[in-house]
Amino acid sequence: MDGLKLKEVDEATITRLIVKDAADDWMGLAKVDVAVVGAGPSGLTAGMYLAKAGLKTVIFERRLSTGGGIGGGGMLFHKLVVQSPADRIARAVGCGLKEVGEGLYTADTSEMIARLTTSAIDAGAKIILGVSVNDLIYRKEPPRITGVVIQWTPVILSGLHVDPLGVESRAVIDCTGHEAEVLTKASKRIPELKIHVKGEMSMWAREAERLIVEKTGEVCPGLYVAGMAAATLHGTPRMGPIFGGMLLSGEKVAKLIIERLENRIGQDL
Ligand code: 48F
Repeated sequence: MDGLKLKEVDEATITRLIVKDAADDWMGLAKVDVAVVGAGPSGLTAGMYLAKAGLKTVIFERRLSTGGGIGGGGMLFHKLVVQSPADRIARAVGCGLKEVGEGLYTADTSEMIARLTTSAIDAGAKIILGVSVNDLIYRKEPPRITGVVIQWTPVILSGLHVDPLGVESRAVIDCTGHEAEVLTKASKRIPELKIHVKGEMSMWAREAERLIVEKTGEVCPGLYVAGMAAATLHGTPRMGPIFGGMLLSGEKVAKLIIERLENRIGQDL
């Protein structure tokens, strides 16, 4: 590496660059069209289609990595299964598929994470890691959800009392997976919405995949559910490491929100 001339930069400059650029982003993120909670397969797919449609979309992910349950594959084997017609979405994001039967495919977990994440970012979605959504913003008359309450995940883990921040949005999607965290919180804090989280049922892959797409949708004005959180909300079965339903669920919720928001252009929240 003789002769390598690296640009010289001091610590104060690095700090200023980080803080200024992050603050510039956050000025825009205070009010968005759609806040997606969770960067698993359903959240990333929804985020990609929403951003593609020109909606200002942020995905908050409490961990420091994207992909949610994809990374675990099936019991840590690095493969997952995708079935038709969801292979269309996997192909659209450039994920390699191995055809193992008619309409049945396997994919590498790392590739699925990378392709879904890159596609969401390329479409214009902003993914913010290390931020948890721990409440909703609620307005009455008419009752509606108008945003999310966010906190740094390490602050939550530390148990320190630190007041959170609010992000206003025209739509919120609970894509938090098996825990359905946002809906569970809403069911306790906003009883008038009458949200009852039933809890997911035992494994039945075929039924679960069909139902997850069917149950994807609006929970109350401004609040939507997709992915495994829909199974937890409606008490439908789990499916294990087959991911077609997650991709189709993300696509379905995005289409629904695009339609709704397009019809409401010009109207206030
Ligand atoms: O769990 P996850 O992958 O949910 P999904 O999109 O997909 C489910 C499948 O992975 C799999 C399955 C087979 O298809 O059953 O489990 O429904 O991704 C959920 C993401 O949300 C994050 C969490 O860290 C994960 O990456 N998350 C959960 N709660 C919060 C959150 C929260 N309160 N705030 C922000 N992120």
